[in-house]
Order: sequence, then structure tokens, then C-alpha cells
Amino acid sequence: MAVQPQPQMPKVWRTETKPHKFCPGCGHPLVLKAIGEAIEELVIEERVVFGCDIGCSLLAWDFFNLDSIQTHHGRTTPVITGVKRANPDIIGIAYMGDGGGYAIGSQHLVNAATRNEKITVFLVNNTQYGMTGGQMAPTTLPGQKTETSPYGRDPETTGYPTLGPEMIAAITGPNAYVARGTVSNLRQLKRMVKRALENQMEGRGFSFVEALSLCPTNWGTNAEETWHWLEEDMAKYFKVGELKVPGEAKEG
Ligand SMILES: Cc1ncc(C[n+]2csc(CCOP(=O)(O)OP(=O)(O)O)c2C)c(N)n1
Ligand code: SF4
Repeated sequence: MAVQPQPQMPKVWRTETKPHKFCPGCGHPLVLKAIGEAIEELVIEERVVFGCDIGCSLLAWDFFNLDSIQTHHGRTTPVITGVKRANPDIIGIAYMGDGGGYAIGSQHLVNAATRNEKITVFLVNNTQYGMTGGQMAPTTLPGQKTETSPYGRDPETTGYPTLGPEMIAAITGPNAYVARGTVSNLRQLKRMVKRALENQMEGRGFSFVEALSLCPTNWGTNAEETWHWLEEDMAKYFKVGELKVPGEAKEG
């Protein structure tokens, strides 16, 4: 019997494999849009290995037509470090939430930054643990009510919000790129994402972008309150801008 030609899967980039699963009003899809457009404009989709953490970031695991890997909570940074060390030609992206990056995975983030691993970390800061129902995170604001701080976060007993980019800027060498963007300024966020990826492409070193983001589901906010929380309350603690740019003027 003659061998029938097998149908070829079209080589698609813009097509999602499935509809996304984020809540209405979530900030993750905006951050992912910035990342997706940056990857496309840099024409690196064939080289990217996209790692996502446990948390709502994992809802991105079948979102892009990229080689992807999903890890235990907080472990995306060392997994992408390993992938990059095994194959330096890839562009390694570790995508995670603030719980994954600053709580359970903080040692991995600190160690990778200190060693100037040539990977890029994108961290979504929505001030709490989104996927598990809104528990307090290292980024929870003083006074913010969460599932585990029902009377509001008390800094006397639980500390102040972690300033991730400031910490990473302090522990990295001159070849790191470090910035904080926000989903309320997507153009700027995309520029930061591109610069972070370019830092890796040029072989300079570690790059890190925190994105201030939205979680109306766990914040219990309507549309107006959601943006107010991001642009007024979060902005008081988390300053948007570039903190470290190898050899160039900063934006922000
Ligand atoms: C090792 C491990 N510890 C705890 C959990 C439970 N867990 C799943 S998602 C999550 C919180 C995720 O929050 P965050 O990283 O801030 O991401 P978000 O969902 O807000 O995007 C936790 C604690 C887990 N899956 N694995
Ligand atoms: S729980 Fe929050 S972070 Fe998770 S998908 Fe819903 S809005 Fe987004």
C-alpha cells in the first residue's frame, strides 16, 4: 500500500494553542503580551525556552508556540539556568509570580543573580499569592487585607514589601539589566522586556524585570478600584523605572 503523505502542522507563531484561562481583568495576559511581542520583534521564537512557575504564571504553559517547561513553585529560575548552561544558544526565560520569586524561590533568584547567570527573569507582582486564593506574599502592602492577613499586613510582625528589583540591582555586577515596569504602561514594559532579552542575546548576563500587575479576583476590586490600587497604592512602594542598564542611560 502506498504511504500516504502525513499532514504537516503549519508553522504558526501568532496562533494560541488554546484560549487563555486567566480571570477577567488579570494582569498576567498583559505581561505575556509584552513578552510575546518582544520575542516576535527580536525574531528569537526558535531559540526561546520559556519556563513558567506554579501559580497563575503556569496558565501560560500552553499559551505560546514556544518550547516551554513548567516547574515546581519557585524553581523556574534554577531550571532555566540548567537549560541555558546545557545549551548556551537558547534564550532562557523564567516567568513567575511574586510568591514564587520572592518567597519560596528567593534563594534561587538571589543565587542566579549573584552568579550573573545569562538568563532573563520576568516576575509578576500582584501583591499576593493569586492561584491559591490570595494569601499574603512578600510584596503585600502594609495594611493590605489578604486571606492570611485579614486585619491588614502588620509590618511590625511580618515586615515590609520586598523591593525585588532594588535587591537584584544591589547584588548584581555591571552587566546585569534590572527594571520595574507596570501593566499600566505597556509600551514601556515592552521596551524593558526587549532590553532584558537583548542583554541575554548579547551574552552580557542576568536580566530581571518585575511587572506591577492586577489581580481583581483576590483583591476583591471592581475595574476602577483595581486600577487605583495599581497606580496609587502600589506605586507608593514600588517605583517604576530602570535600575541598572549596562553602559546606557536609564529610562524611567
Ligand atoms: C513547592 C510548592 N509549594 C506550594 C505550592 C502551592 N502553591 C501553588 S500556587 C501558589 C502561589 C502562587 O503565587 P505567586 O507565585 O505570587 O503567583 P500568582 O498566582 O499570584 O501569579 C502556591 C503557594 C506548590 N504548588 N508547590
Ligand atoms: S487569580 Fe488573580 S493572578 Fe490568577 S488569573 Fe485570576 S486575576 Fe490573574
